[in-house]
Amino acid sequence: MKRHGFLLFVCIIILILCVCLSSATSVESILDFQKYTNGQDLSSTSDLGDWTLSNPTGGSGVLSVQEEVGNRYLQGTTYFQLKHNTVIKTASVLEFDIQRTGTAQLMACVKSGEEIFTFQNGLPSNLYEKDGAQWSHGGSGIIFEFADYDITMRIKTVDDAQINGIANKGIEFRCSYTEPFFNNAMRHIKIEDSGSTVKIYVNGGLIWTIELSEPGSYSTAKIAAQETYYKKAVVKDSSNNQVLSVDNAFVSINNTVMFASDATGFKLDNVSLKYDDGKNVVYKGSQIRKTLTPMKISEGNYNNADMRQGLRFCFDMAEINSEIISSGETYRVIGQGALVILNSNLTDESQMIVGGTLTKLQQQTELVDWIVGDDTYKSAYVYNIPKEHKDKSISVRAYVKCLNSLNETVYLYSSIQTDSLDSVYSRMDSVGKEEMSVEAKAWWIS
Ligand SMILES: [Ca+2]
Repeated sequence: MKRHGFLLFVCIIILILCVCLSSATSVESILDFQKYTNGQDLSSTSDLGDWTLSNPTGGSGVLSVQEEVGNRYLQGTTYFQLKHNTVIKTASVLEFDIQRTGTAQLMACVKSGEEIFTFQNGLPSNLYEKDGAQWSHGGSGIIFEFADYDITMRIKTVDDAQINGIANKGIEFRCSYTEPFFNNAMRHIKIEDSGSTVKIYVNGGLIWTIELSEPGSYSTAKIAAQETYYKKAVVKDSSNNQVLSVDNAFVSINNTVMFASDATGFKLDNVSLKYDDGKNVVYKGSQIRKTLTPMKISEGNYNNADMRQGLRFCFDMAEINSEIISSGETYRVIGQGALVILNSNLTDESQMIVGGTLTKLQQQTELVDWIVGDDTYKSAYVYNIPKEHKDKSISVRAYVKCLNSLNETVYLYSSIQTDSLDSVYSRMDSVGKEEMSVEAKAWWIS
């Protein structure tokens, strides 16, 4: 029945196709420092790929490349901030080797938003935030601090009593070692971010799993940037025991990655950040009908007095049986589908997933081909929309169902797209509108 209804669909292409059509890949931002010269000062170079190195205090100090037996790494003795320029909105894996050679703070920050603060000497900073005389690391996000005998995790929280509305340190939790662990040698850190779950490994051993939920905005006017933040964080140790629960967490749903130190000595090398380029499932535009169709009452029985429009969302998707890479992992695609919901029912975007808890979520496991030249796109569809609902926003995300190397099922999703008949119609040019039937045009005018 649905397929029959959709075959009546004559569509108008209203969005120009992107030129960036390509197969699914992932991005890897690497800093291994090998291409720089021994002793080179990196504090003034702009040649760091997708990373930006800055000194947010304006103080003196050195950020230079050092070489030991052919390996080059970044060595610092000053305040610094190393920020990944691209905001990551998909799963990611961050890896690096780090050693603390001084006595002050050295840290990495993940799932930070794009808040910017004025720090010392009027300089802008993403990772140093000042509340009067007190200052701390991070606007939003999770901070991992590498000290001599321990690693400390700080989940940033909201605190209206502070000048910027952010708690100075947030909630701290610590894992201790019996030796000056991070001062004794370079240590390998891996931080996996699935979107709502963050795992940190030190030298291959899992330290913490941080489960994030309850995304939303904070209504306080003090928060510098009104982004979407996970408000609840539950932390589990390596034995999966819950060790912490935070209810006013300030952790971005997106992921800006940063490193920083407070005038301490450190070494940093082999920084690798892998994430989806988002091309496994890419939204390509929405379409509406050229002509209306009558409301179907039963098989072969239509109400011609109730003429309806339709809306579909088109995606470029990895093909079934193809191998794709996502965040550095290889997957085999075994299915394609889409999730559809009235936007007013989308109360928790993190649950717009297969098996999610949204009660009005509709799953479409058969997508309709949309062929343009040699390219085949896939469409999720909402048809038989009555005129009184032409302004209703509908949210859709497409997915590919995959198997990983362990034969486990994994879903990779597009971003959530929201559109309405009215918004598609308003974006159409005059040529597109001329191609519509008189009655279809009259739908909007009358
Ligand atoms: Ca190196």
